[in-house]
Amino acid sequence: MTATHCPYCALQCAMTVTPTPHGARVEPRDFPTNRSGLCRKGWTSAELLRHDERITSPLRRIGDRFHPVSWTDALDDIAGRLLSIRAERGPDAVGVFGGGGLTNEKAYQLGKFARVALRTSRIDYNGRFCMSSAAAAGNRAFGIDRGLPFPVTDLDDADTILLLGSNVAATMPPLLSHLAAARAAGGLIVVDPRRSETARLTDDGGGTHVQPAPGSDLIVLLGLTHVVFAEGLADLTYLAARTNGAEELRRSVGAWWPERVQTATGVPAAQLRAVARRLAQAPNTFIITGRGVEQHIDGTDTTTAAINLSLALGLPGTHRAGYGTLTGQSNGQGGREHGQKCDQLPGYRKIADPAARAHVARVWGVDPDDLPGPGVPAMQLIGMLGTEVSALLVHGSNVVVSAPDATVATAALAALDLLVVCDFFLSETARLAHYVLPVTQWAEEEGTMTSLEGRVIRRRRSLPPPGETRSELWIMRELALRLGAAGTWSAEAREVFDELARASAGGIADYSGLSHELLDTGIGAYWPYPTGSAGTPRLFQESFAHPDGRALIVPVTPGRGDHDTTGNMTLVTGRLMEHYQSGAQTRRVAELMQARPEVTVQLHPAAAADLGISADDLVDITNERGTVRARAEITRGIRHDTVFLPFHYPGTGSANRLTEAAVDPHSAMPEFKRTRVTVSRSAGQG
Ligand SMILES: Nc1nc2c(c(=O)[nH]1)N[C@H]1C(S)=C(S)[C@@H](COP(=O)(O)OP(=O)(O)OC[C@H]3O[C@@H](n4cnc5c(=O)[nH]c(N)nc54)[C@H](O)[C@@H]3O)O[C@H]1N2
Ligand SMILES: Nc1nc2c(c(=O)[nH]1)N[C@H]1C(S)=C(S)[C@@H](COP(=O)(O)OP(=O)(O)OC[C@H]3O[C@@H](n4cnc5c(=O)[nH]c(N)nc54)[C@H](O)[C@@H]3O)O[C@H]1N2
Ligand code: SF4
Ligand SMILES: [Mo]
Repeated sequence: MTATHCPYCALQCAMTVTPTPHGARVEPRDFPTNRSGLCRKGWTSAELLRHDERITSPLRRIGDRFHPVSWTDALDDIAGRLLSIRAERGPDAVGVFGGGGLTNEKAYQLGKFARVALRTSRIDYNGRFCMSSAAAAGNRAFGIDRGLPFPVTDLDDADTILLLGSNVAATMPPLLSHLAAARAAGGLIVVDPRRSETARLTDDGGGTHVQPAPGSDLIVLLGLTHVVFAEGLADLTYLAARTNGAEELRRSVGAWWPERVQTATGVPAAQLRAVARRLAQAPNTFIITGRGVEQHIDGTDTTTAAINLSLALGLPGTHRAGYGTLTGQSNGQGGREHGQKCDQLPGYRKIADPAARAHVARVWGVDPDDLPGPGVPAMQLIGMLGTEVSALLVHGSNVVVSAPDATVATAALAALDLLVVCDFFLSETARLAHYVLPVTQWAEEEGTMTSLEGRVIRRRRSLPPPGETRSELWIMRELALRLGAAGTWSAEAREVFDELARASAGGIADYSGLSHELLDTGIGAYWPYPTGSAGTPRLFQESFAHPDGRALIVPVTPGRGDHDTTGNMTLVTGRLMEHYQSGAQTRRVAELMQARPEVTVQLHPAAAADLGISADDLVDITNERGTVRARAEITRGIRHDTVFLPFHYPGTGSANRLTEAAVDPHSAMPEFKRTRVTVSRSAGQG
């Protein structure tokens, strides 16, 4: 029996894994975050370890068919083709796409592999689709980006929690135990255009459901901040002592009186006033954002508006109060600290910073002048596939299903001279690859993850990998050697972690005092954890991370208010409890598939009646980018002008056939949440 953590989301629920004759069995383990809870995905996670669709040898595609090949042949051929592409077209003709599900060791090694072995600047990852707007806003305001700057258990004492665009009841069910006190105090305030599972927790005195038009949260937040200043509820002492920009903020919200906000968002003025008063008057208030407010073309500014409200109320860095964002992927936090981002080096350093380059180059044993400069963010990288970029290595993402405007992204992937995908299954993206390399799963590898609360924890190996499966650390080492890379390349997670710790020393995300040995002795440790420290469960207690120690308030204004008005409905996308992300994993778990076998579209009864749609009818959701066919689920839990699709399904069920590739100017986060569509009953059904 091995103590480890769930493979899926950033809550990183603790579990034990026990090998069985045909695989393994998991059991929940008591831990501060999950308190012995697991969601259905966690309970069934071991099913994929010995799944019969698992890839267990390297595969080479010829035409439509995959053929098993030896590791030596696969790696020799891949390295040879990478070298010839580099010789012909330069190092930037090779791209790398990483993932927030990789361990810290793999994410770190992938960034190093791109810069040192491939010598390309063109690396980015799926965290761009996930945490980039929250990261940009956090860096701008606080000078640091750690999703929750406090332990999850701090929420236990909260009497008021404003949860914006997050459906934790479906996306992190065990986290609900930390919302219980706020609910009991009638202070759970959920902002969501849908009556989501989480919004329903506000019923029966639990709190308030605020239901704005999709994409109008920035205005709601300006309205709340307006009330806070107008009614003398702002914490002026805190603002003066700990922030810059308070006066500009006060002026910038001056014109957003509640009645005007009501017209723009649909949120009643009286409700806005009541929410603002509650936030200001409760002793323990937290403001938390999720993807519903972040995954928009103005996601950075909307998140900034939430942070500004929290600063006006004097919450961040004070006892038992604060602002945070809920990181999504298993290692969504660590994955954004150690060099997978196009402008980053390990320790959350900037690749354009000469001192950062010198430090990391020394650890890597290379000349700083040989390191490439900043690359381009994910959507720009995808836009270059088949033209400026001829080869791509994918580690931990199923872009065909999860990227916006997926039809265009799929065509770009198909236009590559060389696509190499590391995965456990033939995901929709792997099916396009020239080579698919089988890699170890969570319970077969050692490493570390950094959870949503900034706690670095150990992932441990419980059973051997099947067949010819190899770890990505080994694959990177083998390729680096064949590419003639400088430096040393370990395939041992422990050694890679020690190198990561040295590379991160002195950086924002400093892991230098951590090691596998140290992490093995306790229940993890919060970064920053410089050598000789005891870690940092709570940030901002004395100061923020800007040089003057103050938080920076950047006033924001609504941008693209008059959005595209084509079509008859607004489409909102998101998640179901039973499936994870592109579904590459959970669509292979029988119990989860049985529960959610096919894509359904949520539609209000009034809209359904107008359109002549009945429950379980097939519905076409269309715009200029494509069409999705889904089964109608008629529910009062959604606005009459809005429909909801989960993005977990491929093919004609893929919501991302409809989303647009437009991105936020600060974070390069795509607009995933809001798209105009035309909804109609599919032709040809009985
Ligand atoms: N079951 C499950 N759990 C997961 C995942 C999964 O795929 N499945 N993925 C993990 C990952 S990577 C992530 S990032 C997290 C995401 O976790 P969440 O952020 O909770 O997930 P979403 O469903 O994407 O969005 C949350 C809510 O935002 C609402 N929303 C949409 N548009 C708007 C808007 O304009 N304004 C507001 N206020 N709300 C809006 C949606 O209706 C939805 O209920 O979940 C993690 N956990
Ligand atoms: N419309 C819409 N689209 C969205 C979103 C949305 O809300 N709406 N949310 C976005 C968000 S927040 C996210 S995080 C992305 C996620 O979307 P993806 O990046 O596609 O994430 P996954 O489906 O988790 O894909 C991970 C793939 O890597 C494999 N894998 C898992 N672990 C490892 C590993 O350690 N190594 C390797 N090599 N492979 C591994 C899995 O089998 C799977 O095929 O989707 C985004 N897309
Ligand atoms: S909430 Fe997240 S970490 Fe916990 S069991 Fe479910 S998927 Fe796993
Ligand atoms: Mo995510």
